Amino acid sequence: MTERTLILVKPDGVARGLSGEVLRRVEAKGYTLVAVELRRATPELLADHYAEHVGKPFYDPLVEFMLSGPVLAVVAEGERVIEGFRVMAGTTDPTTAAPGSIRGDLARTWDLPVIHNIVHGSDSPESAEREIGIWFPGI
Ligand code: IDP
Ligand code: MG
Repeated sequence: MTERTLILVKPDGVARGLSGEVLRRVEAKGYTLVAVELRRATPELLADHYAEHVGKPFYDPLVEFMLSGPVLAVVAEGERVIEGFRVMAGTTDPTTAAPGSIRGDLARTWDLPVIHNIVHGSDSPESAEREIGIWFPGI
């Protein structure tokens, strides 16, 4: 089934010049780019986006990290793209993310208060719809 997902290149990825690398992988896989925009998050937007994590010990450092620079917000479309991009991203912790995945190939975690893992990807159809509505309300 064709579906859409929300991808973010987080501030670490943008700062390291990896926005193009993430888009390259998404396009090379065969997904279609529907929207791509360099944005600054706000605390309010992040409280919506990360609603499930509000109150967790890493929430405040996560928000601080996500506000530390621009993010590239992307909507991508394709067959099972939600699941497909999660696999391309790799598991949350880059140390154990599979080689070949974005996080496994490009991210690292040591000495950081929150996991700097380059990308976000929606984890379910419900999350994708909610997150696309937050970042691209017009779409
Ligand atoms: P996901 O991005 O792989 O879906 P989530 O559990 O939704 O992972 O967590 C959101 C983000 O919060 C992660 O991508 C990572 O940046 C950060 N994070 C998650 N768990 C931890 C933790 O235990 N310590 C520090 N940062 C974390
Ligand atoms: Mg998540």
